[in-house]
Amino acid sequence: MIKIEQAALHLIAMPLVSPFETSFGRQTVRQAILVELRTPSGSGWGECVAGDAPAYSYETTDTAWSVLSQYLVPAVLAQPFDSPPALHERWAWMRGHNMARAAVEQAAAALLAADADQSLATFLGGERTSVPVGVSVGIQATPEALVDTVAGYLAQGYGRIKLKIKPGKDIAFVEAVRRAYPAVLLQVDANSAYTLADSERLRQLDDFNLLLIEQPLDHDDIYEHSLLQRQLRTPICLDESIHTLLHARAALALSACRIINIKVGRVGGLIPARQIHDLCQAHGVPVWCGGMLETGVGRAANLALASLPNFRLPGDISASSRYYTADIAEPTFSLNPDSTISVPTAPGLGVIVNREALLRVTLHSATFFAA
Ligand code: SMG
Ligand code: MG
Repeated sequence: MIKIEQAALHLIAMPLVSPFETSFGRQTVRQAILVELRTPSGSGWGECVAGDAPAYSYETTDTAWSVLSQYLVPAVLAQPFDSPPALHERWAWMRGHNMARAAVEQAAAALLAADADQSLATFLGGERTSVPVGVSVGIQATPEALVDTVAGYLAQGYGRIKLKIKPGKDIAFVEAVRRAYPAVLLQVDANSAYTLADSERLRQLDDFNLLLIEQPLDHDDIYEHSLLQRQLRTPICLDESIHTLLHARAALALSACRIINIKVGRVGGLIPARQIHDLCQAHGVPVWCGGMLETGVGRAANLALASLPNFRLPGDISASSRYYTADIAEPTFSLNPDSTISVPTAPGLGVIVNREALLRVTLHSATFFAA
């Protein structure tokens, strides 16, 4: 049993090393909320990946702050718990707000793993000691600029490249990268920028030997992706539209995708993430770990999750230096020569939050006490 005596929320703003542009906008600073659960033997940390604006998801740092402070933090402070599912039961009545839930669950799982003297990866049943990873490359002004940016990442050792695309910034851009690097593992992510009326254009992507095309259609859609998948040779991978095990089941039943991107925040925690992983594994459908520009806290949890066996494609889990010059957790993550990142092995989350570094990026924090 773990009893939480205090909880703290920290709203942070981290400047990105370079702007990140997707079909829905350009980002230069990453806001996030860190959830800290305090016990006499130490703190457990979780990261809420909601952004400052409701672009990728309806959740924002404001909605998450509200739901965390009014419902989730009081639920975790109310009584001791012995497992993440016991916590999920306490907020099962709640609709949505998966990113807020996931942050508390992650912090609790880190504490439970530490209490059992296990790494978070082992606690979850993970097997791998290192995880294959790639880099997600934002939209660039010209195909030439994109090829240059990709060249830089390949030189750093990344073995898989994901290109962000949108209408007008797609075929010529992907073609240029494919021509420059005929053998590189390549995939694209449209973040819902197309409709079924663009099928002809999307079919042109079949020429570039892509691993997958991620979320081409509406963020809420499963059915139309099933219509599109029939017209494409390239596997569709769903991201935005899979929030629950039921969504994953529907997507598989409809053959709306052949691959699923799993993000801990989007699906409401590590345990729901593992359930989707297990479902896909039973159906022979590979999954991979998505990224939300996490700090070291979220990155450590992603690596633990991605050590599960059906994470069979490289994750969007790049080295810390790809995102931030000064991360708030230590040690930071670096790329191994084989385009993998090592899974933390220390008990619990496996990283330690540097309080001074945290304070430098904190906009606001609040502390909550058990009754
Ligand atoms: O963490 O390396 C990363 C970013 C990966 O492209 C990435 N994420 O749709 O998959 C996605 C996007 C969402 C980013 S919104 C912050
Ligand atoms: Mg995506």
